[in-house]
Amino acid sequence: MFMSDRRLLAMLSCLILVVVCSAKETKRPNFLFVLVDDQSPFDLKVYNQSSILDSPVIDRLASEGMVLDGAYHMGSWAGAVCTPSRHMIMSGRTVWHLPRRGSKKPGADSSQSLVPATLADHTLAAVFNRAGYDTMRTCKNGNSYAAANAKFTVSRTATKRGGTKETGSAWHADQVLNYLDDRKSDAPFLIYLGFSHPHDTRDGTADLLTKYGAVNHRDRSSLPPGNSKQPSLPVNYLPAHPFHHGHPNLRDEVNVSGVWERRDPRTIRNELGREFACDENIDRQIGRVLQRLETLGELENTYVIYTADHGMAIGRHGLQGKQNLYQHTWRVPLIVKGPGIEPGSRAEGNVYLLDVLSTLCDLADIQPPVTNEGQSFRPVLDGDRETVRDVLYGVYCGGTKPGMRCVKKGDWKLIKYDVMEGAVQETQLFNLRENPHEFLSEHHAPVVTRLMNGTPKATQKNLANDPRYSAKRQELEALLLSEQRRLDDPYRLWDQPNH
Ligand SMILES: [Ca+2]
Repeated sequence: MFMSDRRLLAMLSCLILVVVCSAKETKRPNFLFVLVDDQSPFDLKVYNQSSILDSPVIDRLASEGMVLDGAYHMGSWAGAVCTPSRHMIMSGRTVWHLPRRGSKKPGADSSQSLVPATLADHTLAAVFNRAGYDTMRTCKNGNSYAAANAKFTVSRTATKRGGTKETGSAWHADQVLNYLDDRKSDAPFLIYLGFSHPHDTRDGTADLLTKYGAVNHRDRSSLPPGNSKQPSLPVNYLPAHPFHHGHPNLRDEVNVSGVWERRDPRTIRNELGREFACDENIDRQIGRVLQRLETLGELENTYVIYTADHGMAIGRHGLQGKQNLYQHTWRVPLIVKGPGIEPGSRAEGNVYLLDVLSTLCDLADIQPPVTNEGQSFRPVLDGDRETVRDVLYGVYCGGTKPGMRCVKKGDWKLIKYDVMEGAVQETQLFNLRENPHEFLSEHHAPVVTRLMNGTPKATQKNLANDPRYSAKRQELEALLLSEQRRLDDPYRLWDQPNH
């Protein structure tokens, strides 16, 4: 009897140990999703070795996690590219299957029938709340998916684009730190840390403006001072885009404080200095949050995702804004660190921001919502696959219609412009392996070559009308049309069939 009791006790102990161990093994991961506003991947050293931006925290994330080279936003049907981009992140829906904002512009309502009425209930925070996560969000106000954002249990929003602790990026980090300090729950958390910068107005902190040789230039009647500490001109800088981008009076191209319609080197280099000052401040703020997670013992079990809602031109190709489909703007930075991800790894991915929802669900072992159209890139993070798709589609349709479209497969990319009521009908074909900066023949102009000061010169230019590549162009034209059909793009370009 005595032995039997002891045996029973031993068995019970084993059972308890197994339960405790398996509970520990299945402890669900936390998520820190960091979204910056308007940042080209080429600001960052991890994507552009010649960048002078100091971003030690992001560099460390990259060395401890995975850098994705092929991360894109699918595009926009509005000048405020943020808006559809953030709808896609929150819902996992493709660009023509998103709720619109009541716009009466041509074609604006055509996709409404493609949007489930209860979509907000199937967005990021709603899904994670149901799965037992604590959800918290800080971000700028506006240009986002309000009904989805309202699902976060804790929300601290304000637009912070100033150069002080209270008026700038530190405020967003403070909201997260306060939340972590006050938190009593043992549940896993999903924190959405959105910054209002480096979106303009790019008022950096005084020390970082000095570091990057920039000033908060506000006087339209003068140029900002030149300063050798400023970032050099981007390698694909042009003083003007070769043809109209198709969105007359677009705010980002004509009315950003400090730039306006100017594309001269002093204006662009000063604005890049301001951008870098904002970028480095964001890096510091992420560092504060990661430090706190480490102190709390949560960092090891937290997936940290760093990305931007879209890229940015600031002088590249003679453009200033985010309303174009060149790589500097169509692409986004995407770095992921967390349990099971090989430190210092890198992959192409071919992912969209709209894949984030299903990926986070996959990492948390949550069923993605039925409305999701994204694809989990966990197999890429796990090192099992290099990419999750072969063909990528992009659109800018916020100005004159039908606007810009692009398609990419492998090294090849096609961009088409059908804007200004037929006055601009242009096609560009690039081999991105040979011509990663999408140089145009205009980049050979003597003035640009001189300003580029020894940086690599174009080895290729737009190949669209080169007869040696006519078969390749035809292949990409067909792919673009097939993507437009697949994604319910309501428009067709001048040289496409009407169906
Ligand atoms: Ca944005």
